[in-house]
Amino acid sequence: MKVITFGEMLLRLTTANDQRFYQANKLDVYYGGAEANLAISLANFGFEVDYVSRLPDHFIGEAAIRYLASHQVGTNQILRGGERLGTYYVEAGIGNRSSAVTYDRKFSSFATVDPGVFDWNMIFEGADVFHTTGITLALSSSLRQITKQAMQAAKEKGMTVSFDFNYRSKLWSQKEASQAIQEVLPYVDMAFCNHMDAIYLLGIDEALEQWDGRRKLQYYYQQIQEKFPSIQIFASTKREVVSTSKHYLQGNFYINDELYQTSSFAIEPVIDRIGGGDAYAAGILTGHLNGWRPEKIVSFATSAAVLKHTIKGDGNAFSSFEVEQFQENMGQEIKR
Ligand code: KDG
Repeated sequence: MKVITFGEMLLRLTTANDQRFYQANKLDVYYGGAEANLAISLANFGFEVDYVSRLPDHFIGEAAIRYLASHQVGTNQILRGGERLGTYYVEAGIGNRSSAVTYDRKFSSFATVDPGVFDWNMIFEGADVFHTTGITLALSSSLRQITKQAMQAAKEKGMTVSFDFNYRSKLWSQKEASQAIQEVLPYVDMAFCNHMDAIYLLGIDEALEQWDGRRKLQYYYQQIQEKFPSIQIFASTKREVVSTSKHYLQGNFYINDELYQTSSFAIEPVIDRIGGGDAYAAGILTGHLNGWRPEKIVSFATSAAVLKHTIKGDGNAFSSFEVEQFQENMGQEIKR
């Protein structure tokens, strides 16, 4: 199985030891980008993955490529050019103080890419899955055009098209996101989205107040499927934040009109939550591509996401064997 992911890589600079930004005289360096994070997880789980993007042709772009290559992600389809690698800053939080994120990614190599520069026929040769997210759509009108063409081409080739809504309010308005996302959803087979996406981005009427969370989510997924029948699979996590260092995480997986839910798992301490959603999406894709039972898929994906919270940086760093071992120890109960 070969997977292609498409998006922007970011340099992440984070304060160390829970410092406020103004206190810091050094910053920790990581690489991020939702589609790169997912590529890394999948490569760690043993899949062949090509990451498609554009990176600057200087030593920072080179460092990003080496980071991907160190996780066995294929980098041959990455274009070089443009001025800069998009950057984001994270002021670490602790206890009752939440973390803060700010982007510095305008005019990045990827955001300034022109339409027509990616040869999708060539990129998709021998590929089975195409994955991207709403972040890619948010970056420029040219990327919206490119992404739509890529999804269309993937669908025409019979590949599985996977899309994570990943709405980032710092990048675009709900109105812009709603329009762009609805334009690409007819090509999507697997969607990573939650009830907020259904209401605020797809305009689905709110579920009845008296229904429990499970019934509400089933209703939202059914409504989305009515509007976009190509979507066969939905997945999401539910996060309850007790403090910056204690979260509860629950995995949801919807297929063939059935919702599979893990029990809520307490994560404490949370070392780094960034990239947890990408680790989850990679777990769902892994289970689906391996043809596992839905119960195993959702439990594996939730375990992968929980493990991600135990390490610093945006990418996950566990093999599927390690995730499976952890999954057995967790002894998840799956509700169907
Ligand atoms: O899902 C994690 C990503 O949000 C992070 O790696 C940075 O891609 C990123 C973004 O645009 O926020």
